[in-house]
Amino acid sequence: MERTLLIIKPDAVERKLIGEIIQRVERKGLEIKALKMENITLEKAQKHYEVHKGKDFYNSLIEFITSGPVVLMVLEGYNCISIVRGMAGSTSPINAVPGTIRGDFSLDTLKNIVHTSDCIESSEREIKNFFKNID
Ligand code: FUP
Repeated sequence: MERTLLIIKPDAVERKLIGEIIQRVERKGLEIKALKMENITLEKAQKHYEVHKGKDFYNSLIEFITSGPVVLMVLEGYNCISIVRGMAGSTSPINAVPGTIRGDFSLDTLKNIVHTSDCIESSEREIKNFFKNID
């Protein structure tokens, strides 16, 4: 069964949106295989965002994701990578439509509430980075 990593980012935790986002995941019918809250270390943040290294927003991205606690979840379900990306909405706040998580809660490209894996290879790599003991 397909899996994806969903991160509730520091802006959403600070804004008390954890429950709202988990509720959407549960209502959709996705299975939560693992869930934890933690402060992402610099090392793990760099590994997670290695594809963005060298881009102009990279330093702000690392600074932001390590700026406070996040909630990390491994979700499981048929086609869940695409489904959860659809629920998250577009990266750009101009394109993130109402009804999506970003469309409903963010006006910012950086502080955009959630991360979700973009393909199977990324999801496997990302899940391994944060969850060591998942089968
Ligand atoms: P997404 O898959 O929608 O999370 O977006 P990307 O993988 O393209 O980007 C990862 C993160 O980098 C985004 F969540 C926010 C940040 N970002 C910027 O700050 N500026 C940009 O122009 C693009 C991305």
